[in-house]
Formats: sequence, C-alpha cells, structure tokens
Amino acid sequence: MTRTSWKFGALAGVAAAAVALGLAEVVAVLTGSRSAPLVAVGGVVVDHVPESLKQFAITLFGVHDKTALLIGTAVLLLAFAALIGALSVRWPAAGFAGIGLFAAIGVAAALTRPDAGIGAAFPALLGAAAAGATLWLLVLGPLAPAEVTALPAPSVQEEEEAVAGRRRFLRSGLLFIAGAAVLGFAGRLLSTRRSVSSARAEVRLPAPASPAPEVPAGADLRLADLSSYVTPNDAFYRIDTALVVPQVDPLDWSLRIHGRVRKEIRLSYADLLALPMIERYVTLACVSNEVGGDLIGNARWLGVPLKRLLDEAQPLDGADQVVGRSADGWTCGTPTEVLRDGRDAMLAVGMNGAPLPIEHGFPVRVVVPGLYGYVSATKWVVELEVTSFADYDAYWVPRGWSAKGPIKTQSRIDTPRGRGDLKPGPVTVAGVAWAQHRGIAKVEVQVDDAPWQEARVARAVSDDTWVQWSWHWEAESGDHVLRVRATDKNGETQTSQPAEVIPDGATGYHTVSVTVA
Ligand SMILES: Nc1nc2c(c(=O)[nH]1)N[C@H]1C(S)=C(S)[C@@H](COP(=O)(O)O)O[C@H]1N2
Ligand SMILES: [Mo]
Repeated sequence: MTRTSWKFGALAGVAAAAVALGLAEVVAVLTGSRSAPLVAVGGVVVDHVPESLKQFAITLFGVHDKTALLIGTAVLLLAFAALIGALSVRWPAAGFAGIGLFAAIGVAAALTRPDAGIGAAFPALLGAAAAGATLWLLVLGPLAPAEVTALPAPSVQEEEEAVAGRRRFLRSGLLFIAGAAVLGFAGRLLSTRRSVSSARAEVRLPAPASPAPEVPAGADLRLADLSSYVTPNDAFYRIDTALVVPQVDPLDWSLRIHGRVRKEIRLSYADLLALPMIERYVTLACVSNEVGGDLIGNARWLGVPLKRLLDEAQPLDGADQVVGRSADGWTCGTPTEVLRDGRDAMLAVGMNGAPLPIEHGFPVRVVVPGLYGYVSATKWVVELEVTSFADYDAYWVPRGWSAKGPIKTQSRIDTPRGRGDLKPGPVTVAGVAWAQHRGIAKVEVQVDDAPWQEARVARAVSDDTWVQWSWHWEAESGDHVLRVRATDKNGETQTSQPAEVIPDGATGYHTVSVTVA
C-alpha cells in the first residue's frame, strides 16, 4: 500500500477547510452573510464571552475587534483542519468525521443566530460536502501523492513518478487554498452588501417621543429651479472619504462612548431604538461648499439626543472635544459644549421618515445643528471618544482644516441662473439662505449698482434649517448682475470678502450674471 506522509495530510486538511469556508461565503450571498459559518460561530462567541473579555478585546483591537475575532476563529479552525488532515492519512475515517463535526458546529451556530431561517444551514452543509470531496481527492483520490514503496532500492522510474506526484499534489493543494480564498473574499463582499440592504429594509423605526414641528405653510415656495425646502434622500448631497460605502449590519453595530468620562456607555442598535427619540429638521452643510454651491441639504432627522447620553457618561473637566469615529476609521471632533448646550444634536437613525440610507450613514450617524459636516456629522458612527482639542486632531485637521467649524451665514440665488431667456418685465428672483442655529433675519438682493432691496423671507421650521427667499424684479433689457446677502438673527450680515473653502468655509456674495432681451 502506498502512503502519504502526515505533512501532506496536514496540507490537504487545510485545503479542505479553506474550500469549505470559501464556498460557504459564496452560498451565504444567498442565505445571508450571518449564516456563513465563521461569522455565525464568531457571533455565538461574541454573545457568550464575558463583558470583561470583550472590553479587553476592544482595548486591544479597537474598532477592529470583530475582524480580530473572525481571523482568530479562522486560524483556530485551520489549525484543527491541519491536525485532522494529518490524522486522515492513517485513518481516513477520522478526516471525514472531523469534517462532520465542524459541519455540525457551523450548522448549529448558523441556525441559532437571531432571525435565522432554515436556509442558514446551507453554507456549512455545502461547505462540508466540498471539504469532504477535497480531502478525498488529495488524500485518497487521483491527486494523492504516491510514496515510494519498493524499499530498500526504488527504481529510477518509481522515484521520478513519486516526485512528479508530490509536485502535482502540492500544486493542487495550493490551488485549492488560493481559489477558496478568492471565493471567500468575493462572497463576503457580496453578501454583506446584500444583507445590509435587506437588514435596512427590515428596520422598523419607532415613533418620535418629540415629533418634528409641522413645516409651516409657505415655507416651500415651490418655484421651478428653487431647491425644495426639504431635500429628498436621493437628491441629498453625499460627501465622505469612503471608497466603498461601509456596510454596517445593525445587529453587529454598537456604539461606545468612552475616554474622559466618569461612566463608559455601550449601546446596541436595539438599545438605541428603545430610547425616546426626537425628530427635527436640520440643514447639513459641507465646509467644502463654494459660494453658490450645492453641498447643502435639509432633512427631517429622527434620533436620540446626544446631550442625554453625554450627561449620563459625565465628561470630565477639560474634556472639551468629542471625537466621532466611523466604522471605517474616519474621525471628526466636536466641541463637547456644543453637544450639551441644548441644541438638537443627535445620534440619528432616520432621514425623512426612512431608515438612514446606507450612503448617509446607516445604521447610525451624528447630526449637529450649526456645525459643518466635517466637524460633526460622523456617518456609520461606532465610537464617541471624549477627549480634548489639545490632545487629539481629527481626520481633516492635520490636512489644513480648522479644528472648529461653525457654519457661516450664507445665501444663494437659485433662479434665475443666467441660462434660459429672460424677458423684460416681472421676474421672480429666489434662492435659499442659511445660518444654522442662529437663524436668518433678513435677505437682500442687489441688481447692478442699485441700492440693496429686501427680499421676502419664507417661514422655516426652526433656526436650524435654511430658509427660502424671493424677490420681485422688474427686469429691464440688457446685461445685469444679481447679488444676494443674508443677515442672521444676531444682526450680523455675511461678509462680502471672498474666502476659499479651506480652512473653515467659503465667504463672499453669490453673484449671477443674466441677460434680459
Ligand atoms: N464616516 C464619515 N462620516 C462623514 C464623512 C466622512 O468622510 N466619513 N464626511 C463628513 C462630511 S465632510 C460631511 S459634509 C457630511 C456629509 O453628509 P452626507 O454625505 O450625508 O450629506 O458627512 C460627514 N460625515
Ligand atoms: Mo463636508
């Protein structure tokens, strides 16, 4: 009888396990990413390890604690697979029994995960079947390397055949492992993406304990070319550093409020949804918005007030900055004082009546009225670290942007915009103006060098949103320049001095050239 050495067996075992895990990830594209055996077993571990060990893992690995757990589980599994493979050289039945045992563990874990259907059994089952086939091929079947048997003096031909056989075995073993890794990564990518959109579709948001005020009649002038008062989710600007949109499953999500606090807080998505919610209209704006630009939008946000959570955590004296950190490691720093001064800063879960869109931060993001997004609006937020401005620079600060970013008073002409044909006679000039959390008191329009004229400012839900404005113009033939400027409720008129967006937001009057013919 020819026999394979135990080292080859170990490689065969690892290849079989890799094939099982890789294929299981692909099957999980259909059955849900949480039914993949690694994730399922990892989930069981997370749910059952003591909180102290979890905290230890988090101190050690930070936001990568889950990745560390998955890698740890995979390494353990591959070590066992090597052992079982080595045993299977002598006792093939042991190899198949080992695969059966792992299949049973994978199936049991997947079926007992929250909301698992019967389909959750398939990744582990099909993976195990593929592992069995791989093990047979490499240990007993056509790919098994034959060992030299005619001792003490094997013929030259026998020896050459044995060498070729070993080469073929190594090549196929490594090929199986590489192929399985490619399958596994591709499957993982596809299935998380899928499962996060389906997880989002299943979210049922609670009714707000404190609902948003009605949008007053007349807040939206409904003029063609004028931005609507509320920006629909699919038209809302999107700015972030994420190359691929982070896919954060609400069941895996948790938020840690920690750092310089008396009491550390950890919340799951279910914990968050169980807290009393507020719903508020807040206009977000990007610091990179040029004068006249459209990196601004107004939405109705549903969320939990941050003040309440910070009051519970009790920031220590001098901890003047709260750093938000996203699932993909982006950071932003917000003054602690701003989050606790009574404004409607919140951990938002809903946008215009729907769960947050994935690209706008699903499952949870921060919204703070009055601050540019880069210092406040962390999407896919997983951590709030209470620290100080002296101790920590968030993502954009070393890149030349100001550590603090209150939104500057600005105004924009939406119509006319220079294109299209204007006729002499009545023309409605209209646009938006914003000074979040201070409010807009006055908007003025200037045509050429004529005196500034006061526009009609529409009503708004609150000082935390933009306002629409309109002005009746008796247009005369010729080329004209239209200018707009706003004054906030503190009586300060926006500056005419042009400034670039960097370091803390553009200034200057929005100006539009038109031809009336
Ligand atoms: N995780 C994460 N959150 C982020 C950012 C980012 O790059 N990563 N960009 C911020 C910036 S600069 C802005 S202006 C707002 C934009 O939010 P929106 O894409 O929902 O409009 O998100 C903020 N939150
Ligand atoms: Mo931004």
